[in-house]
Amino acid sequence: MKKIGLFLVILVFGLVYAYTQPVIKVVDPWVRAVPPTMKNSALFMTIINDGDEDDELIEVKGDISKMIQIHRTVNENGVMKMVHVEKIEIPAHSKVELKPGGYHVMLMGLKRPLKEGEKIKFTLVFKKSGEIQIEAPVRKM
Ligand SMILES: [Cu+2]
Repeated sequence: MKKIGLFLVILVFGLVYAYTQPVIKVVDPWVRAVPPTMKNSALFMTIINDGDEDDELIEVKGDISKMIQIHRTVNENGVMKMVHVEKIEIPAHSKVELKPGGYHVMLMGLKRPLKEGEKIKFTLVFKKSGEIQIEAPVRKM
């Protein structure tokens, strides 16, 4: 009888845990095509959280450039500026668009020219959901 009780406790905790997780989906990732002389580009996507818990994109990893940072384009007295942000919050039951003029993943110091149509691999790191692998095609806006 004790064993069944323990089993039920674990089951209930398991269900509560499962239902209070963020559920992250990445839709339509793409990398901006740039001329071979340009050493920087950017990665864009839509991040959907269908879960009941908030999550945060905290890091992006990849081999295509020397450095990868999460940026936000802001309008400061009419001047567009890019600022480095530590994370992007993805609230429960919402979606956040990374797009030109807003949040983006900055690819700094490209190691080689990008070819239109090729797919580039990245690993997105979320605070709660952990690592998610994506493949983003290179295309023009
Ligand atoms: Cu940037």
